[in-house]
Amino acid sequence: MSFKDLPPSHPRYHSLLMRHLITEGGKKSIVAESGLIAHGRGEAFDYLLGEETKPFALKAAEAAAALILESERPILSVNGNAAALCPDEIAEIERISPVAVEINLFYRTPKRERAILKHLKKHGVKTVLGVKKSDTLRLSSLDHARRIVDRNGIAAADTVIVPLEDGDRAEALVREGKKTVVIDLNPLSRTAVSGTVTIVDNITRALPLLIRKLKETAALSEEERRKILDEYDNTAILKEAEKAVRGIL
Ligand code: PTJ
Repeated sequence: MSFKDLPPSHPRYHSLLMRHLITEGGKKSIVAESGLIAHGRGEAFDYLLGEETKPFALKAAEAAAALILESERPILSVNGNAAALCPDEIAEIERISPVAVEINLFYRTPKRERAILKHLKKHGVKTVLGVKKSDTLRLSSLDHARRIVDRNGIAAADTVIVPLEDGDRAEALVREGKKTVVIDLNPLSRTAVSGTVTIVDNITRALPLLIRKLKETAALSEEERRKILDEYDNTAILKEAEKAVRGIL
């Protein structure tokens, strides 16, 4: 049976839709082979979270929106899995907020760069950084392809949104003095722990939630946004998330 034959009423419809987007993304070189494995790990954590947005993710999304709106140069770092699962949401974030979009890949090949660029453009992303060779430079604290970033994007950013990021790179961004908004289903990952604000939720729920919070938070005063950030405690949020996956909450 192909995914197209599956009725939306199927109890596992959303989970199977994500698998479909990831495997189709793999066929088009958008998703790396390891992206399929990463997705499987995410699925396991999502299962433990009841496949729903928990209160700690809501609080983190609100703080993330406040941080993004307080930032001078916020960048959304897009990898293969994020592009395959949420291209419309990435386009909407670019449209409604000051966030710029950069392709930043762990398994970087020209073929994948082109495939992701085409996919994002097709879904309405206007400007895509990270693909023009003359604009790329290297983060000093990382080795090989992973350190390539856009001089007008991540290199110059004060805040980077990193969904499904590898731990080394997430920590390198923090060492470079950047604030990070992490989206990761595993609250124990080095990426999650290194985040300024960590949204422990599936990217397919976290980005629509972030869009909603960006709209709500944009209506607040600068003072009110500052208050949200001052009161936010990422360590406490991660503890709550860990309790949830361990079944204690
Ligand atoms: O496209 P590329 O080349 O940049 O490669 C992307 C992957 C994801 C392959 C690369 O960044 C990677 O290897 O990541 P890791 O180290 O496997 O980490 C992925 C993290 O994302 C894990 O902690 C997963 O639990 C989490 N994760 C997986 N799927 C989702 C997720 N978090 C949120 N939403 C998901 N759908």
